[in-house]
Amino acid sequence: MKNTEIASIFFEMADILEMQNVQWKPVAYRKAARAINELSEDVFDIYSKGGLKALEEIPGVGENIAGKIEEFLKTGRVNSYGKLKKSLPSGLSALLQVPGLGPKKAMMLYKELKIKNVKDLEKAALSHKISKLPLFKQKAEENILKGLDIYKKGQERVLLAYAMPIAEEIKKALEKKAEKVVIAGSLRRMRDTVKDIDILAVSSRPSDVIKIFVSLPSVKSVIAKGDTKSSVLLDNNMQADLRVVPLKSFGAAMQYFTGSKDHNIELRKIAIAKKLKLSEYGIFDSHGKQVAGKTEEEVYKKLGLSYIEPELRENTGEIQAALQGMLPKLISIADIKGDLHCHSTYSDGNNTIEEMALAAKKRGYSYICISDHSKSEYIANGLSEETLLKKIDEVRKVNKKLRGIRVLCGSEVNILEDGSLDYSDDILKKLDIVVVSVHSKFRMPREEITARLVKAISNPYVNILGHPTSRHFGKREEMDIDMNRLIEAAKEHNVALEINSSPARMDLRDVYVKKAVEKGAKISVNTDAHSVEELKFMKFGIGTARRGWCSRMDVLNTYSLNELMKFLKK
Ligand code: DGT
Ligand code: CA
Ligand code: ZN
Repeated sequence: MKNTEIASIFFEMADILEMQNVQWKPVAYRKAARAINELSEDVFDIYSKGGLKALEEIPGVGENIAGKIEEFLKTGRVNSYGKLKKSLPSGLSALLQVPGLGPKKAMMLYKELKIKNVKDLEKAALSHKISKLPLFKQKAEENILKGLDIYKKGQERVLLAYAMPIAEEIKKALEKKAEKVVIAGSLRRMRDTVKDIDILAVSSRPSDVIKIFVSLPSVKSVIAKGDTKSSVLLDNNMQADLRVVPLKSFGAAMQYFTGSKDHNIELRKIAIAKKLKLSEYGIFDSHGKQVAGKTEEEVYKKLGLSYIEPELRENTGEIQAALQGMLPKLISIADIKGDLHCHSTYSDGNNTIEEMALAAKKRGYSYICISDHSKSEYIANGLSEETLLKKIDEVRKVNKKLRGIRVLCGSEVNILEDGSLDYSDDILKKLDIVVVSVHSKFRMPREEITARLVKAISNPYVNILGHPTSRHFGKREEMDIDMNRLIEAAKEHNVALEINSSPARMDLRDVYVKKAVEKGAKISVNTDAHSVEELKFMKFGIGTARRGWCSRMDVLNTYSLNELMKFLKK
């Protein structure tokens, strides 16, 4: 689908035009870009069916922009975009991806200090040249350095949901020659971000497997190519590593390359204490004879441990628990009975309530909660009280029409600056589920932000705290929250803390989930889907739930509809 590509061209055009102080046009390009991003239909299909006229029916797309879309679909390029880009030094538009640096400020830095790229920007900020400019104070310089930090972190690691399909494609290609292929490393442990892709294969003819690996269409260059291992750089600049091992070492190799490093170091200590040697080739006794290694289960068993699921292997207590046979039975995606935070066309989603419900049914769910934005969320088309009442009515109609799936009417209600909510209690009590989230004023002192969240979830109609820390990879750090206090309050008020599975959020993150579960607070794993396709992100949220030691009963949306309704009554 070309939609994202086209939208990002228009977003960038808007930024460049704004840097050049052009009026109106940036707003128009952004509006069109947003609309294209939100389409559930492929722009190419729209164009093939209805030509330019159909393109012009997309909200925010006029004759001029429709022409540019047509040009892109026909030639793969937009001429005026190329020209705009050439009018700026290369690298300058990358500056705009640094959080907190808008087009106007970027242009000023370019004019005054000749800052042309991210490197120049960092140098200037560190040598305090920026705070000497008339419109930039010391605070602005500090903010740029913070923004740079977030930007760099975003460049070093890749989102789990982005890397996983790429790894799966490589796996599929290698399976043509190898006997077994597994994705290892942090991907197998379902970390929210990963540095690279680690793949392990079993074959008695390693060179055949390596040959396929280095000639994959997505390989940009080969970093290393040996008899049993190889590393490549992919088109998207990610690195992928492959190791090929014989079957008798498969379990030990899988254990080794799944990590984490800290977990492995602890296991090796246990092996040594038992006068054994653990390596990626197997477990060996003092005579050098292999005593385990074909399967992972065997490796753990030989060391006197119960099997440890990959998501737990972070050396945060799992080894102790495995020694005592005290590991939890982890939740799995099959336990999930519904999704409690989704959007529809009522606010900023791409699909209607009915379409979302049917997609949920198709996934085997018993219920789905449609929680559109509340009224102060203007940019996401938040619902007025009047529209919300209409929506309640529509949900009732959809429920009458559909069998085998129950639609719950909810809202994702903004938590305002003082911790009050965006709708009155009279409105809230008409809803099946109230999710509350912070969408503005993220930077407040720890005490204040904690008090704000605690106040919000103390409201008797609130059921779920959405993306509790509001972090956003590459854009925003998590809010500074006293997590212990928040978890206590959530438990006290019977409010579930969300694991938001949206790839750039993954919020709550694993360590906080573990803490919440230890203290007996409830978790809800939701996707925040803005289209039927995005319901698929559930598996990544489940990864985080497992990393947080959740078993089925810790997670609200494993409940049957009846159990859920009981919980919601409080
Ligand atoms: P990442 O790539 O930063 O997201 O995280 P990992 O865990 O995938 O780390 P990576 O790719 O450097 O290494 C993959 C696995 O290989 C790691 O999880 C455990 C193993 N490994 C790598 N280096 C060492 C090491 O020095 N000692 C031990 N015991 N294991 C290692
Ligand atoms: Ca890795
Ligand atoms: Zn949402």
